[in-house]
Amino acid sequence: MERWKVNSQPSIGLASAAKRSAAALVTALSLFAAANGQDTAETPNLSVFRKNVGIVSLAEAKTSVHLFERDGVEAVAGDFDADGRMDTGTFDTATRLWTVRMSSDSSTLAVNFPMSKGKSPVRPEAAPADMDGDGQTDLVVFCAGAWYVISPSRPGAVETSIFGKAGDIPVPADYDGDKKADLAVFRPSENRWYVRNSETGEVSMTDLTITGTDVLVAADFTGDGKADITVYRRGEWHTIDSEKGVAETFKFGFEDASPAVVDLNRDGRMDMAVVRKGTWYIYDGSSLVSHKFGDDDDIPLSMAPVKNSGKIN
Ligand SMILES: [Ca+2]
Ligand SMILES: [Ca+2]
Ligand SMILES: [Ca+2]
Ligand SMILES: [Ca+2]
Repeated sequence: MERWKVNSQPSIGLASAAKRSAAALVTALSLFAAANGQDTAETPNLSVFRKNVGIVSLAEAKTSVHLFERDGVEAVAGDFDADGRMDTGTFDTATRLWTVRMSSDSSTLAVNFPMSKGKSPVRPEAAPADMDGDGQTDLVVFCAGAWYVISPSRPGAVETSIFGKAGDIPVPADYDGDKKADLAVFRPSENRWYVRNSETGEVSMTDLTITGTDVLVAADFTGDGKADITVYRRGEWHTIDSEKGVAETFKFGFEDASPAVVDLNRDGRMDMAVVRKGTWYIYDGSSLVSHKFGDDDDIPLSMAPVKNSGKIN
């Protein structure tokens, strides 16, 4: 087993405004670790999507290839069985079939979405999130403003909502902190995020992003239970602090790295990661660790939305 090591690269720098929240993060994480006796150096749970191969995962210190690539298939990730570990799978955009391997017992969940096939000119997109707040990531499909949701515990029932429009990029996450993911989209034509608060139904708009340049990231990094609207821009994380509502900049990464969101110690709080040439650099709020996993061209899979901000349709 490869050992974790603290690596001096990439450098982490905080803008002055971000220092306070970073200090709060460190304190909170240290307290949590002390209370639970958790060691952040445990074997990570990482997965990548590899062209011409499929999903390659590292779990329990073992690497496995468990789903193979096919045409028109998207890789998906989340915690569909609510055991705190990432589950990976695929969404077939042609047949609307989800296939997810559960980390708890290695069983496979297969669910066919009752959507009309091949009639819409817009390609459906997988956008997994925990919409009902039961702890299990739900199977969610976004297609031209329509949202289709199936809970893994009730695979026969589909719920439909309308929010957004064709060309929008789905970024569902729990922005208001009621444990239920909120319907949310990024609209490339306006450089704008639209979030519908699941508690009140109010819609909020946020401008932070440069379409085509930034990578959209939606996850709770501060630990208040609310997802922070974030973009990754060439080695910098620009985030809207969910409590203060102000933009902060956090230098962590490289010009040519891909961002990812993982939960290193399975505490339910997401950790920032950047991946470059098969090396993962993960910042859990108190320390930076690096781990060698994957090849140069692999696409890292994330526990929360991480999306290209360019138009997909
Ligand atoms: Ca799981
Ligand atoms: Ca759920
Ligand atoms: Ca919510
Ligand atoms: Ca937050």
